[in-house]
Amino acid sequence: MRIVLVAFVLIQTFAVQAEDGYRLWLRYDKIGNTRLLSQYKKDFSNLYIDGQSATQLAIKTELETGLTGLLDFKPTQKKTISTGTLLVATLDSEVIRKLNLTITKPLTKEGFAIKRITQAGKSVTVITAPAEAGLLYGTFYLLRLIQTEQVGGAFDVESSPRIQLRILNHWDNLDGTVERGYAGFSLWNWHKLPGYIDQRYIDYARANASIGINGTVLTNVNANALVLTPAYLEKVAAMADAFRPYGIRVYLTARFSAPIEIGKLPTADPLNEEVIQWWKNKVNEVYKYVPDFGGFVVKANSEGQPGPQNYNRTHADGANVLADALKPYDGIVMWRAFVYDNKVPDDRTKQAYNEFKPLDGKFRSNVIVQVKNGPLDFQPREPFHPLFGAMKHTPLMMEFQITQEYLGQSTNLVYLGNLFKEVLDSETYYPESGTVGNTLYNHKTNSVTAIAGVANIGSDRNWCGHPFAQSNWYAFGRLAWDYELSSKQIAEEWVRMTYSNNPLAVNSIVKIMDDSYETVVNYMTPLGLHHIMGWNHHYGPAPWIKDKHRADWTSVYYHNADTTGIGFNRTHSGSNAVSQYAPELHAIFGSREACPEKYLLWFHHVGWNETLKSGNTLWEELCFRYYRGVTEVEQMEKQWELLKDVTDGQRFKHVSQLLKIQHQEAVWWRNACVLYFQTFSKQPIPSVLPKPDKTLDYYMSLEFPYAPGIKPQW
Ligand code: GCW
Repeated sequence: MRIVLVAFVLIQTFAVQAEDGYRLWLRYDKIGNTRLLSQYKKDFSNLYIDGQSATQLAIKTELETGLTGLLDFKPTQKKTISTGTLLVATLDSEVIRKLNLTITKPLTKEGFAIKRITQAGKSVTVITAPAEAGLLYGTFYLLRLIQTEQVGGAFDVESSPRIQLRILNHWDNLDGTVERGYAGFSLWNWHKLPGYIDQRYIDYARANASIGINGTVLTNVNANALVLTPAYLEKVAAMADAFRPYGIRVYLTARFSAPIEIGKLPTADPLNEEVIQWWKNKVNEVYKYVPDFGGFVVKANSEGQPGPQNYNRTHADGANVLADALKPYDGIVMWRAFVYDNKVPDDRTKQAYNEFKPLDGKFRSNVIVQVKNGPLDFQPREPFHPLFGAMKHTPLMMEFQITQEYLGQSTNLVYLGNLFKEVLDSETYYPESGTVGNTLYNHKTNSVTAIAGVANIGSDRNWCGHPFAQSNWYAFGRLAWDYELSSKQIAEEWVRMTYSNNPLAVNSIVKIMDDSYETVVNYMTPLGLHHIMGWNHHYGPAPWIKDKHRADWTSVYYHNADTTGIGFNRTHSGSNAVSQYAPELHAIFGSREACPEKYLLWFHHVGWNETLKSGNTLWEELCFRYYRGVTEVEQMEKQWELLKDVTDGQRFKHVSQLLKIQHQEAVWWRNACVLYFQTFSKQPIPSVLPKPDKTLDYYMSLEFPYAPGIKPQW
């Protein structure tokens, strides 16, 4: 008896401890609300999935697992409409056509509807859609409603994605490393492919489908041409086969010099006949392996990558040669606008606009220009990129960074829903464009619309390194589907699914997440500061970086601190980057008074003693912000500690430990920056604030040669 009891306790303990984050937000544990539980059991007592395709089988498996877990019972599977039937079928199916369904808005290709109807006195739930992909999205949506314990009216949904292509960009290398990856190695086991399909590939696809992501770029934009050789295409095909049932198309990065490297041609000049033919042949070959291949992403003439400019051709010439090859297959080119050159004597943040604006209208219709959210490089906070709204005849897509290269990597809890939302909601002040989000959606030429996020996924058991980094993957997908959702609502969904529906857990965790973005900005780069992090690895503070082989990679280039003040003058008396925005916005950003303080030092060089809105001088405000950032992390830690009893032990402890690290890192950021900037302001830290306990020399001496995710030097 005793032995049995001990064994039971052990199993129980193991069950609790096994909450390692692998299941992401698709945990499907039995719901706690018993009243709803018995209601749901009645509502979903029979599963009727019309059809046998691979996607429909995936739907069937998901519903079986989901409902069995959430409701702790097995629904019957009879092809009959009775009270309690959950019917999943496309709009054109016979079974749906016989029903009395009202769908008010037209559903797009991937849209879906969930309806509760009474048919001949029987209460039925229907998931329907024009195509199978919509059925899949509707299925995950329904499971989410159950998992988050929603009642009656919530089961009446009509939803279509606003943006057609919702894509993850993996910066994964063929050797298994991940550039700027903080969750271990690559998820793709190239060596064992195509023979071995890791269950992780399927679970990855499920997770993506659950939030509406429909594309994945498997390889790093710092590309390796080998992925376009038969040995790798075979592996790519195997992955595409694994992802296809989940509505996910595969894309690859194309190295511009591939015609030379693997084609053995003497040139990669995009106007050379042989090169043009080479790309056509290569694309034909790719489609033999992957018939629904999505297309290429290209990083050209940026950070050492080859490109059309090596042959005095333009980005449009380069993009179009690939686009022409892809056109017969409906493939697309995502051509990145992340270009800058230290030999160009202009503010780095202006260079993409300068380069691309004159090419407006010169790209083929299956090219979409991929623009980072801000004009620099995924900083904790940047104003939106001035190309959004400015390119009237060229579709642009958004590139966000989900991996936290500049936002605390995998030790800091930072919910990026707020960052994404801030960008998407920014007004472009171009009357025909509206917000940045609208520019992604409203493209007049009726061409492709897309959004990409640089993935934060790796081989770590919990996929993303930090348990909360999963929420950034989640938020990216949800906003890609509908950028008008609120980041708080998304956080709440995620918390309910990932942690608990317990109101204390939901409210406190959502609060922690909602505050976390402003907090990290405060202790890293308040008031519009940017690019003051560690050399190359970008880990931790290093505002002192100077005298490197490229000025535009140093910190002093960006903060410009001197004895008079600090900040990058981008007004007309400085680099005039403000002029790249619409006239009204140009006026706002360009004015010291009107410029929002969150962007102040991005656009202005401000005197240490100038007064800010708070009444503090710039120096005082800078100090207060840095210190506030640390206090806010302390608050997060305290709030988290109160959640011990409403979260599982394993993840509770994991997050607790990481919050302690985040605290230390916030103090490190604060102290290093305040002490360093003090050497210019020559003023004391306001007396109400405690003094740093270490010296500037100490902070400057720290080195991290093996920091994760490091970029190989070229
Ligand atoms: O953010 C920077 C990174 C590089 C990256 C580059 C890019 C893939 O530091 O590692 O390279 O941007 O977006 O191309």
